[in-house]
Amino acid sequence: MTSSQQRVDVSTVPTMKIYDWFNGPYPARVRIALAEKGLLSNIEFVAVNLWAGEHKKPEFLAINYSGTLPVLELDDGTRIAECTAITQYLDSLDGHPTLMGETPVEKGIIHMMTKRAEIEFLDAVSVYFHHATPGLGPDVELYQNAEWGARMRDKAIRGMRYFDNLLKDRPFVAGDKFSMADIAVLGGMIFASLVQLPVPEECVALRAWHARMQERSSVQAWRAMVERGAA
Ligand code: GTS
Repeated sequence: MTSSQQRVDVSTVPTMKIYDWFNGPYPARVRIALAEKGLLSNIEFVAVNLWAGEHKKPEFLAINYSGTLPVLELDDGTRIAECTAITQYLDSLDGHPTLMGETPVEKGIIHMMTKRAEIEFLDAVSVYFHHATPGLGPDVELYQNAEWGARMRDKAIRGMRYFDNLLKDRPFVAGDKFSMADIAVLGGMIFASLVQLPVPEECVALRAWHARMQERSSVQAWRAMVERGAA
């Protein structure tokens, strides 16, 4: 564990459910956040098979209107969707947030960089996957727009260059501490790797940051879960 990690006292936290898919890039964001907080043992993972389109079926749409994974469900039935919102909940459980920032400035910067990681990189890779590749297959991808997908691929590559430039003079995406913004960029890297969208060779700082991220125990825990397959 690195010194910046803060473990929640698990005895004070109820068991929670996460609806997700074991190797999904967005689910990875929450799994990494859970590992950072030491909360993996409190989670029951419920597999929603994206490839079978289970996330678009009425049963799941009743759980999450957006038809996306992951979703956190608490003991009392409260549900929280959206990676950022789930991370905020998990990070706030013990009153010692480590992923979202502590000072007003940290919070603002981390929020901004997380949003940017989504808009400029991760979401763009996702649109590329769903529109300009076979995506989840013809039974699930009912509307595709290849031109839009190709534009989003180019946007994602611009996003990689943006983060590369940023990481030339800071160790982490939002400054000098690991945060939710790093996890969001990791989500982009995970998705890019799944869809074989390579990081440009010249993005040396982004590649070096990515290599450093692989040394974190949380990222290693996520990778081990992926290797074990669907929970
Ligand atoms: N804004 C959402 C979030 O942050 O949670 C996006 C979630 C999202 O797109 N999740 C993907 C999904 O449900 C899961 S994965 O692709 O990373 O595995 N995609 C299915 C779809 O049809 O969009």
